[in-house]
Amino acid sequence: MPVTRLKEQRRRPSVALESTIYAFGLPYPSNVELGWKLARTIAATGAEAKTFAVIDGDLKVGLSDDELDRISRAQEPGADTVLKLNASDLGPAMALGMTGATTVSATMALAAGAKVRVFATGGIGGVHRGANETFDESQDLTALARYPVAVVSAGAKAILDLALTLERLETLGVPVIGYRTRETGFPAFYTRSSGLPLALSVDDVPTLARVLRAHWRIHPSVGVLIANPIPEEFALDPAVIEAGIGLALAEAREKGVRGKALTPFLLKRLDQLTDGRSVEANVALIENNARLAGDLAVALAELDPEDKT
Ligand code: PSU
Ligand code: MN
Repeated sequence: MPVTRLKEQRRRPSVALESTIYAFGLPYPSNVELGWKLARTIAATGAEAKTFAVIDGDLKVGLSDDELDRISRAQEPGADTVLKLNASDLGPAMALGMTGATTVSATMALAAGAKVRVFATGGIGGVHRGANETFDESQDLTALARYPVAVVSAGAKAILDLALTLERLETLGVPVIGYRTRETGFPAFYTRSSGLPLALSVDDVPTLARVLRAHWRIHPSVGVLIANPIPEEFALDPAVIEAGIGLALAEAREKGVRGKALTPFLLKRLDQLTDGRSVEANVALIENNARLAGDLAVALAELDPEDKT
């Protein structure tokens, strides 16, 4: 069958993956197991997963099993230092021979450089609760305004102030497109609905691909946030998760946890406070995002077969 052979010869579309979810977002060994699973999930869509990281100063586009394991053991006792790299940290980390996991912002910068248009994660960083005093807003937000990559997420992490995060995305000119969010509005990571309305909801992947293509014709250097709610069967009870977030935030304040350490601290405390249910939900929503991202990368490649990205 010559048609099949021709298709096989064509380069598979890529989906970028970040490495901070492995280093600082999920406990060992659920993180490394998720890494293996995402590679299979994305391959099943016809796309190829590419996980970004910096290892001993070298930029990695795709990790070996050993490299994934090393990044995933970042928080294990006695592990070598693994940094949490924002986009702005990449140059210094590479020049100085450091090892680091890439956040959403760093992964977007690298994906844009590698001409990878679609990126799957859990939830982006955004405006932290209390940011009017701390000024703590994730570099993920400015990266979305700066790099032409579609980030498939379950919205922004629920530990954040989601209303302020949406306001900031609007200011930055980043479109937020819901995937089947007509009933839920903007998702809230562990739960399907934040109660915040979302003007745009798309119901199928080919339409999503056309929306991206049109966006990039007008704004060739601006990213897009795709908000894909966690599947119903994995969603947590909103009251339980909100109570956990309240406790974890109070503890962080008491202990003076700030800056880059805050998000990993909150995620780890939520894991403990929910008996692992927050991690189960986190894994499920990332997998759900990876599947959509794979389908989207394939649909984009079908729209523009000449585009070698
Ligand atoms: N999504 C998850 N878990 C995570 C993250 C995202 O499900 O740990 C990471 C991403 O790498 C994101 C980072 O860029 O958290 C945000 O960190 P901060 O709030 O410090 O910008
Ligand atoms: Mn921050």
